[in-house]
Amino acid sequence: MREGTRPLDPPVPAGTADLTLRRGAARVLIRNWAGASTVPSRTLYPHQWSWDSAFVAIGLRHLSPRRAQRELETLLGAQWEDGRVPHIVFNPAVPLGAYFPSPDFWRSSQAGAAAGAPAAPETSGIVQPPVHALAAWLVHEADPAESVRRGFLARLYPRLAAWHRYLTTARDLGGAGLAAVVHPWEPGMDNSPCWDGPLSRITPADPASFRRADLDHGDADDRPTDVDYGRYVRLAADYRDRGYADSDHAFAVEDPCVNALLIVSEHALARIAAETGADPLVHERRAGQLTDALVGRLWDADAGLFLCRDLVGGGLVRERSVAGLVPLIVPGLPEDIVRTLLGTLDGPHFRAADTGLVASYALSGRAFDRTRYWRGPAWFNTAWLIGRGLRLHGADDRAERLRTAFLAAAGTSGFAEYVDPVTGEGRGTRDFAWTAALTLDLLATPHLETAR
Ligand code: 2M8
Repeated sequence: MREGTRPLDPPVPAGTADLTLRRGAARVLIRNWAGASTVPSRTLYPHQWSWDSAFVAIGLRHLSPRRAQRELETLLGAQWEDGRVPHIVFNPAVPLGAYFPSPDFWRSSQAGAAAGAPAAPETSGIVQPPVHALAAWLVHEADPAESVRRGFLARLYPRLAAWHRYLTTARDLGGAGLAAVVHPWEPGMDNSPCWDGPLSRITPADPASFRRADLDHGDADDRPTDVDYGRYVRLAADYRDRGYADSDHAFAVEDPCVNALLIVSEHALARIAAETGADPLVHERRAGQLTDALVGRLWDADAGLFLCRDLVGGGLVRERSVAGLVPLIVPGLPEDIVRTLLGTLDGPHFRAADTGLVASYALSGRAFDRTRYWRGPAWFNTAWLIGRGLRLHGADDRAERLRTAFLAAAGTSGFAEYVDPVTGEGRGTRDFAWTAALTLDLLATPHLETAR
């Protein structure tokens, strides 16, 4: 081509759209970095959240393995002596009114003293799903030499092992080996219809006793109702007033997503143990026991997915939630269960082939709501988890379909917190950290990664 005759619109090189998306996702993570960890959102969630940080680390490892390590180290640095990893680690530089419940509500350093809460930083006293060992392993794999040089896994292993021990002992409230959650915020799916029954027994806290900060930034139609918020506050205040002791819980549920993540993380812990010279077998054995308990306690063949078990009211909660599909990520599930789960994903209740991402609650369900938070909207973290499960079980076409839908929705929505599963429209806050982080992960590890 002669000089001066270059076409005005040269063909777009393959991958340009991916590059733009990657750049946008990286920008979100850079902007949300708060010095030692990442905030889920600069406006709605201005502190460090537990399972958010695990997902963030999984994405950050593609930008900076060092920063991804730091993310997890900061979180686990706030671990309590009883092993619990708090669901929020508060940034003391953020004004108290920016988020509720704030540190002066949880009062961890005082109310949590008997349970071994640190003197600083202030934290919440409840937990979130244990994605951390999986994240730690994936972060290690991103740059094993740097990880070994910094002793990353060797330093994290005892903390991760204590975290899992807390869940499998203090939180084995049903006595069958599964970990129970004691607040609707613990499974991360705050206002899922699965909690309607168990929560209905809880008397809401006086609305005059607290002020919601979430409505300053979020649309009231998207967020939980005031009555539910009053119940969340009551449960958290009662737990605090009992010194965060794990007895006499008025809300106790075995959740399939939490336990599936515990199993996957227990497998990851086995790898971490082997890598650091500890015994991997105890973790493999526990993963096997948890898998048996998950299937024995929470599988429901008629519903076509796993259900929650209400330990206070008794019995399974007959609601179809995405939490019941996430166990697809568990290795070694019986074949018939995998087949049924795949059928449910694409069947009339979730219609994943039409929705792109997976709705958080069945479209056919009595409480389905396209816009309200965890009562219908489709989330990026659950899509990422289910995508791994699909690859694990060899359903590569469906995994690829989900990945394509994920990346398209992340880009068009501006890295939204979640999307309307009917229209695909972005909802909630934007520049949401785990949406950006998992976008980076799917861009970096596309077609051939085996989900282990
Ligand atoms: C949401 O939960 C917080 C309480 O923990 C809230 O609504 O204020 C949930 O989506 C949860 O899964 C998530 O970890 C958190 C921060 O992104 O926000």
